[in-house]
Amino acid sequence: MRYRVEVHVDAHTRLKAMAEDVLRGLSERPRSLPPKYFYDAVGSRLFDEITRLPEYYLTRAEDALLDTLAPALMHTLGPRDVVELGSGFSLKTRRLLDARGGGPLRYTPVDVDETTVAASAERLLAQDPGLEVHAVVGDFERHLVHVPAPSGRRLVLFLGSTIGNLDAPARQALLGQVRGLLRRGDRLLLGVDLVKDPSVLEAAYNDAAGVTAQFNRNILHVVNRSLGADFRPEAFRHHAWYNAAESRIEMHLVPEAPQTVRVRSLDLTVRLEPTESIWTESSYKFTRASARAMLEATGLRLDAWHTDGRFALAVAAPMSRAAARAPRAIA
Ligand code: AVJ
Repeated sequence: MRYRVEVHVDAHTRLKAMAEDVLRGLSERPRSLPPKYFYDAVGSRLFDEITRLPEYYLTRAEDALLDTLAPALMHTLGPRDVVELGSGFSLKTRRLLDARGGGPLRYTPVDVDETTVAASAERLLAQDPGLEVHAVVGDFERHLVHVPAPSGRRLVLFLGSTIGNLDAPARQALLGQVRGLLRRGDRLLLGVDLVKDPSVLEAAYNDAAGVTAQFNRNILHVVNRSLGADFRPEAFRHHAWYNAAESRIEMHLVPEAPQTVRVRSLDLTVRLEPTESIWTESSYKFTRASARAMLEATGLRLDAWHTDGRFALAVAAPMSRAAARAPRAIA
């Protein structure tokens, strides 16, 4: 059997977690909804469309960097075990796996959507006789403990600027777990978007065709359907801006007029005012220095940095125990 799957989330547990998240987010000030709820079938399709927009440079920039880097990375590292967090359709993975030039390799995609994981695995396996897939269906912030013991030299992939959705404490928690998956000689390949001219960043999240606005409003359709809410998505304005002090794009939904929303499953009624937006996403931007500091805080060392000036792929290695204990002596 070249395909194994472990499922650590079920529909009921996911719905319960969503109910808690939405209750907390809508009760707090500022009001917020977690960005992981953008991605139902419609949201995933809209995001896919975003990746092809002229203003959204991130995906193209990362793909080009991966194409350039893949052969050298795969040959010098020679991984036998690839773990990918938030693997989705594993589109970028193909590029990396192909670059190894055959040979046995176990791929462990970690993603919440079993259907997507299974379809992607089937496609990869059909084209790659040396491949074995051990999928972990779950939330990468909670279920990394279920990643199997390494089958050899390991490469962990966390691509696409997905880390940008996490605030500093959540990033530290996640990278700490990733550190735990690595042994000497193993590597993490991390895709981060870079701090740059705010007009370029803001254009990427305010495309002319309005796809990002639709993607943003889709989270309200998801909450309506899943929790029996009656948001009127079309009555919200998409607002995305670069918060330079925090190095992040913030996406918000602003009610055009006062709106009373009922969330049946939560037995919750909220009154929304145009002065109070719902904060739906943060997308953090990094510099080489801030990425390095983030890695070092969790016992990872920045081993290589590949960039086109807009986006970067960081290669990180686990620090030795002694180096992780000692504060950095020389900057
Ligand atoms: C998938 C989280 C990397 O933050 O750029 C795209 C999501 N939001 N346009 C990002 C997104 C609005 C995207 N990530």
